[in-house]
Amino acid sequence: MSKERTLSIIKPDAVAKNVIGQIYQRFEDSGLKIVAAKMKQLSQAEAEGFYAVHSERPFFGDLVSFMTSGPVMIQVLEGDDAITKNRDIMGATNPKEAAAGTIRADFAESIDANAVHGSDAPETAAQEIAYFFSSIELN
Ligand code: RTP
Ligand code: MG
Repeated sequence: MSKERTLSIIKPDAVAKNVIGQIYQRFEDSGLKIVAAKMKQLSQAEAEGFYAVHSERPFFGDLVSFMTSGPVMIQVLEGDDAITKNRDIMGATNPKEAAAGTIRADFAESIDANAVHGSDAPETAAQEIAYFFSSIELN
């Protein structure tokens, strides 16, 4: 096992539902440590840049609208195999397919409003952390 960092976002639906604390508890219970965090209202340009990899997909406009519909909570999680561990506790993208006990199964409504984001690989984790956090905000 190797110690890693990953970027997590609690999306506008979950912030609006007032479950930031319950989701943080899931991170902590799984052994992930929150090493940086900020609440932010994303601009359209910030959301488009973050999800630029999906810019040609049919759902891109809806995804950007949703991600800018209210504040998000952005955090860097650290721990052994943090990227995979976070994806495991998040559950499948579509909450209807997410395993019981995962964050998306318990807090998400739909494939669009699916409660959380997590980086999917070491390269994207490094890019996404740098997108939202400067070096002096990380230690
Ligand atoms: P995320 O990036 O937000 O952690 O989600 P993910 O890796 O599980 O899924 P990804 O394929 O990266 O898609 C990003 C977000 O776009 C929305 N989506 N909608 N309607 C659709 O077919 C569809 N597919 C993806 C989801 O909200 C997903 O979280
Ligand atoms: Mg993704």
